[in-house]
Amino acid sequence: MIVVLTGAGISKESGFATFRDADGLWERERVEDVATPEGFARDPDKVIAFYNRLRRGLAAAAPNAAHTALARLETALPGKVLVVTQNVDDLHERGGTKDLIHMHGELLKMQCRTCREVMDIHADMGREDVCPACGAAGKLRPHIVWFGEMPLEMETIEEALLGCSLFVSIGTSGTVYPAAGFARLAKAAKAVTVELNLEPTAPGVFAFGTYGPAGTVVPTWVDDLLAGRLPYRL
Ligand code: BV8
Repeated sequence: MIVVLTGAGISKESGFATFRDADGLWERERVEDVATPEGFARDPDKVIAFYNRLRRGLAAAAPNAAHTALARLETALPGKVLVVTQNVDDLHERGGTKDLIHMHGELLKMQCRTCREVMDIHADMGREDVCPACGAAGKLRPHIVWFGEMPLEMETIEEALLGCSLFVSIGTSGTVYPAAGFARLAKAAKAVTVELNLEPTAPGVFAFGTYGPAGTVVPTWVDDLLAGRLPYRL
């Protein structure tokens, strides 16, 4: 089993800003204001507008060669590849990945705080919108895991990490927990750990690393892995 963890860096070449790079999202908005339940309670219109803007940006973005390379890996190894993404964009899906977990939620989904239903959303959300499932008004929120909230499908993820033979971290700064702890969990479970990123983030944690833009590094890595040209086997 191969577990692939991805972060904002894999979507950078698709035109999606990362969070902590110099031109990142957190340079423009305070995390406390737009990515916490407290921020949403304080100013729901500001948070809804932030995610409406990100969601609108999705249409202009396209999956890049890193997304499509991961889909090629999954096609070549049916049932053996799980992608766990911290990203809330839909570029992995549009790139062809099927076995995918969005641990921090999804821009194209919303949830109702009354009935807890999670529903698709493709247009802007409005503060007073009515829940299509239960009819409650003004109770919808983005289906995004904010700081202080529990990431999604953690049991499935942890089970996959404990049972994987290869763990690959792509385009993430390893800043946000619990995702930032996955490499250590996989390493403790005797998996080979690989980092494919712009720059090293956790010296001593990853057994192997290749550094450069994901759109170049990931397709080459997938080709090398499938051709048996890497110093580790599946
Ligand atoms: C929780 C949604 C507990 C918003 C996000 C210790 C243990 C556990 C928790 C904590 C802990 N210490 C602190 C915490 C709390 C907190 C945390 O980790 N804080 C950090 C800042 C210290 N964690 C939480 O709150 C999490 N919840 O722990 O709940 C709990 C327990 C019980 C019951 C209830 C609760 C929730 C975290 C989720 C927060 N939500 N996103 C949104 O997306 O709008 S996090 C946000 O950061 C995004 O999801 C993003 O994906 C994620 C990580 O960022 P990256 O993806 O890594 O992006 P970044 O910009 O940082 O880095 C980009 C990388 O790409 C860089 O390395 C760069 O070099 C590289 N790159 C750039 N260009 C390219 C490239 N690589 C390749 N190619 C390129 N072209």
